[in-house]
Amino acid sequence: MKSKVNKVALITGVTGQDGAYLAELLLSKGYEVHGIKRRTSLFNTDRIDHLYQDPHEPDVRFKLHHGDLTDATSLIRIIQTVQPDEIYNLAAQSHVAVSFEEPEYTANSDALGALRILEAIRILGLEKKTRFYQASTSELYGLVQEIPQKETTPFYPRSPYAVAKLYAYWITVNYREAYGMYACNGILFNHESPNRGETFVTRKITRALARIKLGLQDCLYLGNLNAKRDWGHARDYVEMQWLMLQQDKPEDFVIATGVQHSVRDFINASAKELRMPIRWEGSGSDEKGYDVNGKCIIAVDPKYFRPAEVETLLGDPSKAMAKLGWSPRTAFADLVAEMVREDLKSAERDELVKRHGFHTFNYHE
Ligand code: NDP
Ligand code: GDR
Repeated sequence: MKSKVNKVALITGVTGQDGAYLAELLLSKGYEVHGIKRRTSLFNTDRIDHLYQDPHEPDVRFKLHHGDLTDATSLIRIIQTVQPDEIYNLAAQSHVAVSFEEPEYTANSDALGALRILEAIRILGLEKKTRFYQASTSELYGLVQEIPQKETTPFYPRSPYAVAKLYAYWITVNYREAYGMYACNGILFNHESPNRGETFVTRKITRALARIKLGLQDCLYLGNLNAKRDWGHARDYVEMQWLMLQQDKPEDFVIATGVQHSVRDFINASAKELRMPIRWEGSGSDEKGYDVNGKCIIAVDPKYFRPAEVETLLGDPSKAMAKLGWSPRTAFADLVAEMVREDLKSAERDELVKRHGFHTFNYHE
């Protein structure tokens, strides 16, 4: 394929939800795209398999490198080889609940990982060439100090994940100010898709309800149903990541829809899509959801409550609207419908497998 632009990008976290959408976007713009993936005992490239190019072919524009955010040597080596015009630091231990169980590893990868890349850029003398994007997060607002949250809202992180991301946010600002680097933070609110990891609440809901509908699973166990989030579509959000690196000067931006829903709203919207209305009874840890036959299909399991919770997040994307031309494209109902549709297809495949006597299993996570 002929290049439209001759830029080289490096994406950390290319095997993740955002990494896969961003790689697709940059390839469509003619970039040469390099991705860093971790060594795993099984293939972990499901989300980018459709982009794979046989490295033995000529003119390959999508290349993968083994590396890890906790290994500075790998990062320096890869950045030296690739000489990227743009680095998108999307890699992270990105699960808030898991960060309470693995706080040190989360700090190492999510906080120091960003520092390692910024230092690698400096060590290699690429400060003027390489632009840096840091995947910052609405979790920085945590215990919210202002509604809605914008770029100037004070931070109050509520988890080891958010505290690690706070370091990454400020080290990005610091390297911009100290060394004149083009480095910026995208403060992205929750964004989902059919490629969302199965243990984040939205995907957990759409996947489980589709499986319950087809008789593959009995019950969906969840934590705090009252939590409220500002949910957008990952495909729309990665375009803003790219745009943030195309400006005249580096700045930090909030990306959000400006609309908020609760976890319970998300369940009801998914159930509506599947035509399986839910009747709610009880409250708190005793809250349950029943199907039309009176069977309990949703229950609260306190093991999913977090030691410190972020109850409510709502973004104000005015700055991105004014300067990046951002406007939220995917409505909440359309996001839910797309996720449900894709999970229903997977459940149908699993149901076929089960009908032919093979094992499918429900991993409650
Ligand atoms: P995912 O969890 O889907 O992807 C994370 C990626 O990071 C995966 O490719 C993972 O590899 C990789 N990774 C994890 N640890 C390491 C490590 N130590 N070294 C190298 N790679 C590593 O996250 P998303 O795509 O949803 O999010 C992308 C980024 O944006 C993350 O930094 C996240 O914290 C942040 N963010 C996400 C938001 C969202 O709503 N999705 C909102 C705001 C910020 P593997 O596939 O091997 O696990
Ligand atoms: P979040 O996303 O913590 O906002 O972080 P998640 O989907 O995990 O939780 C959202 C809210 O739902 C509540 N919840 C549950 N969450 C999970 N995962 N599983 C459950 O069973 C469950 N029940 C209720 C949570 O308590 C929470 O309030 C995501 C990640 O992508 C981060 O990397 C990113 O920075 C932020 O979004 C913005």
